[in-house]
Amino acid sequence: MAQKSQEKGVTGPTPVVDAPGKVRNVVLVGHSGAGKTTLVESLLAVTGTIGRAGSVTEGTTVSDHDPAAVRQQRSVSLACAPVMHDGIKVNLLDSPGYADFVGELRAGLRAADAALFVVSAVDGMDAATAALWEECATVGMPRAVAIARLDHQRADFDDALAQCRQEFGDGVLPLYLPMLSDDGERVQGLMGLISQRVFDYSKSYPPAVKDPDPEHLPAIADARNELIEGIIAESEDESLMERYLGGEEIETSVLIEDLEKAVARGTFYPVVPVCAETKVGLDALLELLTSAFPSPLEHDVPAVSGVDGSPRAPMKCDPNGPLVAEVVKTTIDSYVGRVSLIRVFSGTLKPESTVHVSGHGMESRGHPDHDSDERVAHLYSPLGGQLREVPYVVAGDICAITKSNTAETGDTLSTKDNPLLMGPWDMPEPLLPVAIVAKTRSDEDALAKNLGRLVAGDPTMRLERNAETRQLVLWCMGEAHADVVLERLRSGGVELDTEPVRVALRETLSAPSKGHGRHVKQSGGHGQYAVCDIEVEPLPRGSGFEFVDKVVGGAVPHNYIPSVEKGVRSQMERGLVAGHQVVDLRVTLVDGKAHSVDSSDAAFQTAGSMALKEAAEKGQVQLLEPVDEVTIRVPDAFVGAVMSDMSSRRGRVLGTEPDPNGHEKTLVRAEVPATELVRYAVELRAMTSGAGTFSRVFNRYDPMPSHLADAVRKEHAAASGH
Ligand SMILES: Nc1nc2c(ncn2[C@@H]2O[C@H](COP(=O)(O)OP(=O)(O)OP(=O)(O)O)[C@@H](O)[C@H]2O)c(=O)[nH]1
Ligand SMILES: [Mg+2]
Repeated sequence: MAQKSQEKGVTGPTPVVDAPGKVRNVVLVGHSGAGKTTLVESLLAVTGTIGRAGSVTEGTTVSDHDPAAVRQQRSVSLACAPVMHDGIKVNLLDSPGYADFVGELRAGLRAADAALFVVSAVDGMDAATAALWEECATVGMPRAVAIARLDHQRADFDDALAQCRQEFGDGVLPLYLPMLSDDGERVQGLMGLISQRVFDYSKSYPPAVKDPDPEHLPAIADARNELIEGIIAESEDESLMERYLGGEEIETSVLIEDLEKAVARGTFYPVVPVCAETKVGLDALLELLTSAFPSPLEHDVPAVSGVDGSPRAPMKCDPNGPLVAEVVKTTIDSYVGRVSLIRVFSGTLKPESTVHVSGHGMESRGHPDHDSDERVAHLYSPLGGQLREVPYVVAGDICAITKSNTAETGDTLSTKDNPLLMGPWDMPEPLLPVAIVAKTRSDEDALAKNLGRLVAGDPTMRLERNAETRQLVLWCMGEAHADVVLERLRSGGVELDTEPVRVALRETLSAPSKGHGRHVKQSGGHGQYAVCDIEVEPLPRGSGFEFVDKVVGGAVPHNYIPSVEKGVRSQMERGLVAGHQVVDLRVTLVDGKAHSVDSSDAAFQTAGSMALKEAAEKGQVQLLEPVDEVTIRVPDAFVGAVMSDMSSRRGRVLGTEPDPNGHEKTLVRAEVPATELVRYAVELRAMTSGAGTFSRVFNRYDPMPSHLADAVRKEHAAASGH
């Protein structure tokens, strides 16, 4: 819950910096449970930002302040937690590791200039983390690795390091090695490979610095040589390698300088062993983040254009340049209202100023294009859910604003006189549908309001009001995301249920048929009279509906022919056997009868609809189901499992090919009935340990197998009381 005051527990002053060079934006990534949030908490505590570290299990951390995060015992959204170290403000962006919240991770990557991969020394890493490394490599994002949770009894640093080197490559090398306590039971310090000193955290933080014991020397020497070779190989000074190979000792200051440059360039990836619980390595990590990770000055500003799409010259991270900032995240707080997390790329954001807010290109997600000028009253530095007021925010820094009327995630902020637009970043497509119903009429009204807020805040959720199935469907990233979404909708006391997701089927006739419609009521008063005869033929898939008039001699008066068509069409909308829309028919009106007084438009509509129903009863109604074309992307090892699962879903594999964008990945293309895909987002993930992704597009309607069609008909009959 956002609070504008300094909360209990916050001890440090609110960090404010006046130059981009004093900022580091670091996103912490890695699989769920790796220890990111706990690490951030400890970094906040050791830098004096908070009084004492909270805990994930007690729900008292800065990052996991959302009630859903507390309940799920993991991060569900991106949290920003700045710390000061050596006059540098490090904006730690704690991302959720769980796959459902990949949208939050994407936002974190957009806001950051470098990524810290947190890998658990207990569990190692997962395929998604390895894939993320690849992705960072493609865009040249500087990276480092923290091997965490060293105090766990099953922690194995060497194993975790070996796995990192296998997945991330040989450029991953440790700067420190863990040092065990005398009894060999736990990690109590680090051995510095460059400094050749040991750091003992067992009694103090910062650690006591000592010379290594003789027994540590061989381990240090081996790892040190490898590290130095790694650094020198990446050095821009080519004479260094010659000097090194010639047996010369390279000065520590040169090594450190080259190391820092290579890290900032994204060509060398140092590893630091850390433990949030015992504080081992936290100072070393802060040192790395502030001195080796690049400042925003070294990161290209994403391309901008005018709001009309007109090209603009590339921008620089200059506090005196034109304002360009981006909304990376939107939270709807029940007290404060809309809270927008902003990364400033150029210029300086000031309070009490007017900014231009523009958002384009997200229409398909339910975010129409918008442009408006808005007043920014106050600027805040966020610390998890707390907001601390700041006097200005320079290019490169991250801040929050509140109560914007229009700003949504992905929107660009610029000045009123020079409105600009940044291209949207890659948002994942939500593929798990969840159908919801409000319990009562008053819940419905409150739900409508909450839905608007939810859509504004979460671009990875898509809202669908399906007129055909009459369902309100929330498309989510997975079950944990659905849980968060439902929790947010229920907040404020809205009661709602979920129900099985219905897939819109179609009905058609599989053979020609005939129908007679007779709507005659002439007992007293104004009567009703309409009779019509129709012939019905199936048309090829996708043809829709044709109506042909072959009435001769005015058997149905000219002005009532459209009435018959209208009646037929409305019956087609209502369905014939299972309540689904009827398609691909030609209906020919061949004959009929009218009465000079009692015939009417309404009567002929009724007769038309009755005629179609009779034709359906006499003929064979067939149910059609949507078939989607699906592209599944999986590591090669899962191709067999995915293909055999396809046959159990009545899917047809069209082909496989190596994924041009990922090593050892395969694309499987298949056609699958949509009814078999409702929970595929969850099931594919389970089948592939989280490494599989897919996309789907509607392809066509195909006849549903008769045993399934019969079940649908029976269900419809039972539901409509026949
Ligand atoms: N003893 C000990 N436990 C830790 C340490 N780091 C994390 N844990 C525990 O490990 C669990 C997962 O840690 P988190 O910090 O929530 O992991 P995370 O990487 O933020 O996970 P997600 O938010 O799901 O991505 C929690 O129960 C932590 O208390 C550590 O250094 N020592
Ligand atoms: Mg976390």
